[in-house]
Amino acid sequence: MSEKQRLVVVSNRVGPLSDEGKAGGLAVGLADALRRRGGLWFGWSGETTKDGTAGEASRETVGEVELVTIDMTEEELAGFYLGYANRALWPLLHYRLDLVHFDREADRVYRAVNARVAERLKQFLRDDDIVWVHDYHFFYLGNELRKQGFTGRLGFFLHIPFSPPEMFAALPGANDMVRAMLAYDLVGFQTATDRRNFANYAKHELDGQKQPDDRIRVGNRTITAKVFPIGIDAEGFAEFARSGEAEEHAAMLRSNVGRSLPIVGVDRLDYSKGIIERLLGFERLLEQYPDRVGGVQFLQVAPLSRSEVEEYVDLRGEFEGLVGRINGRFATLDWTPVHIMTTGLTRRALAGIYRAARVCMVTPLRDGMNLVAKEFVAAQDEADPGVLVLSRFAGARAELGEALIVNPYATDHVANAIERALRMSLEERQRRWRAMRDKVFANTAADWCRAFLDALEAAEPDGGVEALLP
Ligand code: ADQ
Repeated sequence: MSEKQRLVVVSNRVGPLSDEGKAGGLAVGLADALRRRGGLWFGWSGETTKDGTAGEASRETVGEVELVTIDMTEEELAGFYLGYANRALWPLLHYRLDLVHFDREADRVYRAVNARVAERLKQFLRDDDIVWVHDYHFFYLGNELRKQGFTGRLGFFLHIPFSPPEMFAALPGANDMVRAMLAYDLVGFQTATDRRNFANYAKHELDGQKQPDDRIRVGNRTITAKVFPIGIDAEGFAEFARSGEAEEHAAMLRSNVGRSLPIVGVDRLDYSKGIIERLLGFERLLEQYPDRVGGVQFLQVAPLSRSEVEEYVDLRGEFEGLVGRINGRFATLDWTPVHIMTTGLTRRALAGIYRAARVCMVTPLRDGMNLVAKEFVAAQDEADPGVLVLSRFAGARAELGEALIVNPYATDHVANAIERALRMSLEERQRRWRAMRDKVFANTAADWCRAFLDALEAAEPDGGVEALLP
């Protein structure tokens, strides 16, 4: 694949392209690759209009990159995004069958939007474009593009986990979805577990065969399924942590906690992140280690997310209730154990908070990767690094084994890990941190992007490019 071939990226939301201190790892990595090759980034505008996906596309050119967005109607948004992506696929792929809502109408709209997006995108495609589709919003998109006659290279990356076959099989239309995924030439996952779950589904439910070199064969179609753990712009983030704005926020946090040691958590308010379990662990710490009462403060940064979805409204109630309970139980006149913030922060401010933290709690019940863990590592100061407490169920666990690894469901275990982190000697903190830093800097967002695109080039799909799912 020559550097001249144009890269086309498809994701639910596009940009930002320029890093004004707002872009996350994904946007930074992709923007970098798009700038290098020149390219097109296609997605939803974030607007709902009467015509929706049928309406006019907006086009904006920034340097070598063209951003193209389309709107959705209220019905499309409700079915595709809120109903199917967020209430069926998100919980299903995060191992939460108890929270799943399968709705026939939402399923229909999800497939229709995938078909519609393919149709709109096709108008902008050249035959030799390389198309890279992102995430669980677009499982059917590759198949639809093939139906539209696109013959170029097609890659797909899943940012979130892939659940075990026995669980995934609960999705009505699960076979359709996996067959549609076989239209991609390369399918990328965050971890070996996710890849294995997908491969086992293809094997057991579709009579697939595992082949050498990360290849999977189903019928006469062979594709590549491979692991690409996502990284962050480590250098950029470390620089944010040294900025004046970061310093200011670090100082604010320190003066707010006074003589206490700051413990932080940073997550969208989402049930997959294990925020409730983490608070229970913190509460247990205060029970088990009474010396810590008055000596630690827990700050949870939790921007509200998907507030239109019932499960998220329930979670917010539970979260606020639990924080109230812990504070009511342990607070003194001059000390409050838990502090919460639901507002957004700039990347620099966030980096400052990580830097000032003595402990960072990343305890998802299930997470594709979790970039907060890597950002926390990148933000530390070698002279006095904080300790990462990391869930065994985060994708990041595969790389960051020097963190204190916990089972987030085991409340005592979490409490003991916090205590151990608070007591850890400077020498041990530095030793663990250096090992993690080396890994975070050795696999950045740009490396991830390059690895995926190289593999897409090298993938030798077999069985034609015709759509597999009618
Ligand atoms: P997310 O579920 O969004 O991503 P995560 O990887 O932790 O989870 O990324 C969250 C990002 O939001 C981080 O970059 C964090 O700094 C930022 N953020 C959080 N709170 C913020 C605040 N208050 N203000 C500003 N920024 C804030 C999905 C998957 C993950 C996977 C990523 C990338 O669920 O598992 O790691 O995609 O593939």
